[in-house]
Amino acid sequence: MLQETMLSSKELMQMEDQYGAHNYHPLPVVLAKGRGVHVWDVEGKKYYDFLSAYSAVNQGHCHPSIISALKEQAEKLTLTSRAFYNDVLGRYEKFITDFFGYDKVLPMNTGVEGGETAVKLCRKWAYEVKGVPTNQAKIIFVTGNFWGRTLAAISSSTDPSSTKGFGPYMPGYVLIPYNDIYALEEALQDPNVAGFMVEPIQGEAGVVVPDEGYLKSAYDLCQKHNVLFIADEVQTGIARTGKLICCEHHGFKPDILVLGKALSGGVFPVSAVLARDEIMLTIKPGEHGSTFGGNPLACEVAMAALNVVKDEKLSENAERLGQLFRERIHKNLVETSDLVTLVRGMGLLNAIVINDTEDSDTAWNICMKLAENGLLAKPTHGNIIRFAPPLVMTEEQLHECCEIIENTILAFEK
Ligand code: IF1
Repeated sequence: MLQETMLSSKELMQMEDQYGAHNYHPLPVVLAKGRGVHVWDVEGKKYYDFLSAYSAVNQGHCHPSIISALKEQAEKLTLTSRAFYNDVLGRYEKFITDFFGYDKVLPMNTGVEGGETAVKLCRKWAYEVKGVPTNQAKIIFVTGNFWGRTLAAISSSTDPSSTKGFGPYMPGYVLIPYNDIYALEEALQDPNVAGFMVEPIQGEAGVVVPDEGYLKSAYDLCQKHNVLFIADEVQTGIARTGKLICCEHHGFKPDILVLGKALSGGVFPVSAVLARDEIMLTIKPGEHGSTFGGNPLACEVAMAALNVVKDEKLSENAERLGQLFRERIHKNLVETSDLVTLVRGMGLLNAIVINDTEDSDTAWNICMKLAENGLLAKPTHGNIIRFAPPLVMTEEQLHECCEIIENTILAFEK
C-alpha cells in the first residue's frame, strides 16, 4: 500500500513548486529519513549530511535520547502558554542557566526571535540602567552579518538579497566592518551606543573567521564603554566550533548570549537568550514573550539535546575532527588543486573557497557532483562551500567524507 502511494523525488519537487512559495532554491535532493550523520532520499539513496541543517543537527539526525524525550513529553503536556506555570519550565531554566553560567534565560523559539529579544533587552537596559535618553539607543552591527529574516534582522543586513524590496528599515543601527577593531573603537565614542551584536564566526557570509584577538579586544572595548557585548551563537554555539560556545575560545563570556538551532538537536524550534539579572530584569511582566516560548515539549527536548552534547563530548570531538579536516583538505586540495584556494573554520564549522567568481555556478555544480557521490553540502555566497557535518561523526567517517570531497573536486571539470 505504502509503495503505491509513495511519490517520487521528481513528483515531490513539482508539488513544492506548484503549491509552495518560491523563497528557496534547494539542491534537487528529496530527503525522507535521517539517522546520525546520514540521510536518505525518497529513492533510498544514502548520503553523508555535511550541512546539518545549518548546524541545527549537531547531535546527529533523530538522536534516540532526544526523540524519546520528545515522545515522552508529547504524551503528557505540549503547551500551556505562559498564562500558567508548568512542571517543566522551571527545571529547564535552572538546567540551562547552570549549563551556560548565566543568572537567567528568556526562552523563545527561532534564532531570529532570540536576536530580536536580545535587541529589545539591550535597548531596555540602555534606558533603564545605562541612562541613554529614550528612543536614542544605538546598536552596532558588522557588515556581512546574518541573524534572520525579520524586519529588525534585515535592517542590519548588508546583503541586498536580504534587504532589497523590504524597506523602510529599523532605525538605531550602526554598521561597521567586521574584524576591524579601530572601527569599533570609533563607533563606541557615541555615548548612546547600548550594544554590539556579532557572530563570533560569520556563518552565512561564508564561515568568516576574524583575526585572533579581535573578539576579545571587542569585548574589552565594550566593557570599557559600558556597552553590552551580544554574541549571536545561533550557528556557532552548542559545541559546533569545538567549545560549548565559540566565545569560550577567546576567553570571555558575552553579556547577552543568543542560542538556537542545535539547542534542540534539530528536533524542535528552540532558542534562548541568556543574561545576568541586571539586564534580564529590565523586561517586566507583559513586556515580551511568545505563545510557544518555553513550552514543556521544547524544554524537555532542549535538556536532552544539551545532555547529548555533554555525555558524548561533542565539543572535544568537533575540535579534534575539525583540525583533522582542515589539515587534510589543505594538504590534498588547497596545495594540489587550483580549484580550491583555501579552507577555513573552527571545530566542525568549515568552508572551502572555490577559485571562481562569486556569481559562477562552479560551487553549485561541485555540490551537485558531491550529492551524486553521496555527500550533501550547499554553497553559501556563490563560490564558498560550507562543510558542517553532525558533531557525532567518527574519525573513520570523516576520512571517508574527505575522500568523497577530494575525489569529486579533483575530478571536477569547470
Ligand atoms: C534559512 C543562512 C545560515 C543564523 C545566525 C540567527 C539565525 C541564523 C548566525 C536565525 C539562521 C539559517 C537560516 C536558514 C539558513 C541558515 C543560514 F543561510 F540563512 F544564513 F546558517 F547561515 N543567527 N541561519 O545563521 O535563526 O530564525 O532561522 O532559526 O533557511 O533562512 P532562525
